[in-house]
Amino acid sequence: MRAVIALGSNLGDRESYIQSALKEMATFLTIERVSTLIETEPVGGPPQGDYLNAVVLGECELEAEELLKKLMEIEKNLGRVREEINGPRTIDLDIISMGDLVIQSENLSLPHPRAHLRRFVLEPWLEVDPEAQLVGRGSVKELLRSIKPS
Ligand code: PH2
Ligand code: MG
Ligand code: MG
Repeated sequence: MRAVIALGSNLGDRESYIQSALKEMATFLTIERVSTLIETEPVGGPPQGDYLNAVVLGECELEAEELLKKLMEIEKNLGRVREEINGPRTIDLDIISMGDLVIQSENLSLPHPRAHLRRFVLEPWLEVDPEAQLVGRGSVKELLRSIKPS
């Protein structure tokens, strides 16, 4: 199934955390496209440094919950410590969508419930898939237009 995963880092060597995460993800995800890494100002949370954000598209045989577990393992291996909500982190790996799946479980909501509001997700996603659609929300191009003053 087609998985869209957002990456973010704003602690330490941000680029190398993102590259390491991509390498680890490649063991269970057939990576098709990786966006440019973009530098973005933090949205929400305490005062913290700027992020590097990216989006990766890939094919994945895993169930959504299994994929989530694998991504959380990578976060842990790369030194992610969860202290405060939206606090700074070495790496954050969020599943944005998996095919047309709609899931609302305790651990996982798909599509990602805030993806449609986040320029740092929509912009790199549009770069790697100009026709991208966010299930239940419409085209990524339009969503981006609606949150970005032109
Ligand atoms: N992630 C968040 C909250 N705020 N801001 C930016 N710029 N980039 C992020 O990846 C990000 C954020 C929650 O995961
Ligand atoms: Mg996140
Ligand atoms: Mg996360």
